Amino acid sequence: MPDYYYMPLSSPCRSALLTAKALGVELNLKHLDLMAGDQMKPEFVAINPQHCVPTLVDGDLALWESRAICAYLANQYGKDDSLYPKDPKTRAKVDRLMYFDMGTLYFRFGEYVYPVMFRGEEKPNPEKLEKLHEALGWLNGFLAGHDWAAGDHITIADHVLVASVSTFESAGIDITRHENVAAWLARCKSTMPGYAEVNQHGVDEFGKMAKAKLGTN
Ligand SMILES: N[C@@H](CCC(=O)N[C@@H](CS)C(=O)NCC(=O)O)C(=O)O
Repeated sequence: MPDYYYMPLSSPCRSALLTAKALGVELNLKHLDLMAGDQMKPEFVAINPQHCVPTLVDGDLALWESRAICAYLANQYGKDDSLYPKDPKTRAKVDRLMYFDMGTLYFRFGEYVYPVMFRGEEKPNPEKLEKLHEALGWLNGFLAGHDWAAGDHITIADHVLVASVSTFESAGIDITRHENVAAWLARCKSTMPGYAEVNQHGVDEFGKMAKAKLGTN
């Protein structure tokens, strides 16, 4: 069984948990408390010198970067290719959405909340919030006309994106400004395998911390 080093609060950690649930892959969960500095312990740095979670260890493979972990799990353990389609054009769309999540959508969320949550700034910057809404507006457009991010069924792009967007919602970001995103988020909550079990608790915990700092209580 692969080892999975993670912290439930962390959005990237929850995306790969959703992929594992969808695949029915059991993971040996190893909780790291980042606030306590567990990731800096020599035994973890020996596995991942970049000392970040999530980190998956499957036999002789140590892998980090959550989107790469989602893709690996789907490639290695998927009974078919529905979660990460092999057709190059469909896969390109899934990849685009995952890169969008990392480089734009989640990135802009971090730009908005991390200064107040982790760097001692007193007030969040409203311009950064509008940049996040701009990215959510793009996602809203990507979701038009189909139920799931890359088309008519769930792919790992949905796992990655919902881990992010549910985290934004928990922090008090008004997702209802983006109708298709709100409808898709509701769909994920009600029908995505494992959503309540592996995503909700961490989202709620993050939300409590974020709202207190952002003043969005
Ligand atoms: N791009 C990475 C981000 C990983 C990341 O930044 N993880 C944070 C928690 S959300 C972490 O481990 N921080 C502790 C550290 O870097 O020492 C991914 O998606 O896996």
